Amino acid sequence: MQTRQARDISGASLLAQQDPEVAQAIQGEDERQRYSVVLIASENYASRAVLQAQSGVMNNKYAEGYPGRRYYGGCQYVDVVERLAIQRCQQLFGAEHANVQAHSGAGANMAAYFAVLKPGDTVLGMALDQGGHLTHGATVSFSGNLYKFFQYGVDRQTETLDYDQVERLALEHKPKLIVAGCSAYSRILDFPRLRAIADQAGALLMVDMAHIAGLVAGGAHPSPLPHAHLVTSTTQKTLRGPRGGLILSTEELARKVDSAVFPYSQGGPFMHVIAAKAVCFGEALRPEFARYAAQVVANCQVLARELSEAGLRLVAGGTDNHLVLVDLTPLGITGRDAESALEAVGIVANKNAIPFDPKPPRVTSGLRLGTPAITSRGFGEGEVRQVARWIVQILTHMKDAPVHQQVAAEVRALTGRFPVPGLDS
Ligand code: DSN
Repeated sequence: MQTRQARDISGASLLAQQDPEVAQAIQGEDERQRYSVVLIASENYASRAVLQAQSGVMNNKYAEGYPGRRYYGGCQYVDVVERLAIQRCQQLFGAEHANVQAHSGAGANMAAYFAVLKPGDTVLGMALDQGGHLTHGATVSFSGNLYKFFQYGVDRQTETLDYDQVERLALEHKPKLIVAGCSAYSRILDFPRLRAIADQAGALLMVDMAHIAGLVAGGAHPSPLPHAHLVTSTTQKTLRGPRGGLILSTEELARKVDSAVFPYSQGGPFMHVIAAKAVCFGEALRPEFARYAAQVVANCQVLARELSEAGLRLVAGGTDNHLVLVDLTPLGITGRDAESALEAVGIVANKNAIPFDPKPPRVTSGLRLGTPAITSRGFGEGEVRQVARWIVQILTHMKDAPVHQQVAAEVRALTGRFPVPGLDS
């Protein structure tokens, strides 16, 4: 039985015969992951147990509704996994209520808004180009169109979140909701301060902890609970689970949250993904996950120190979490050029706007680097120092082919020595 499941996950046997084109692409992705140093701050390697749960028979089941209250027969086993996912998620984060059905982070945010807002309501969120997220009020997203968002950002000097600005905007505009949480911010978020501002303005506080959920679960970042009325997250980033979303709330908001997910914004839940979420939460409850979360931060601090000592400018002066944002302006290169040069030698990262970036989002002046995936892979501080040296070599020798060839060979040799969780173990 185990052998059959393992074969199914590798995509190697049956799929290769039945659909060689898809099988070949999956094989290519498998190789790419094996021989890349993955520094995309939002990516990680899910365990084999998570991948097995996600690729199993629960894919086939319709289960609109919630455990014990479904609109379909035959839900006895999917009820078991959804109850497990809910209980484990509540225990992990100390939440009064957990909804584990959201298909994604954007969907979780949408449902959280639906639970407490009406179209046209006033909301405060962090601007995308300051480190926030599309769904926190950007005009290219539903959020910036459906609601009247005012956007806050970071202080120009310190490049850390400008809590005074949040307070000023909150008192001026009296939003119904303040949204906190970031996708490119390297410092600790002060949740008690944000809650105090929300209380002062008569607003609810929602924290989108997608990037830091694994750090929160492992005790490596302060928890937004119990400060926030609503907390949303994805499950695939630092939390290391399947791709998906979740919403935590107070008991008081529980019914509103559940009906905002189903039936208001989603139909049938992805029961195979919920099964994998249950496995992920179970893994995150173990003591070794706290060690992992601490190592993610320790590795990131080593990365920041090495880059900084080599002369690179880090936004906000460094990091307290899983990511660093490098300002490439002093090097005279763009985020787009840095991303492609690094990818060509097997180091995968992403271009990213820095605060007050004069360059457009497809170019950018910044590079975002994160340590969740390499830490899952077992990289320690020695390997991270090596990775930092490679990054500096590439970024300071953008046109030097022999340097690039040398780094590419070294990346291949190092990655060959580290098994990939989920694929090899
Ligand atoms: N796409 C995610 C990230 O890379 O941060 C945010 O949704």
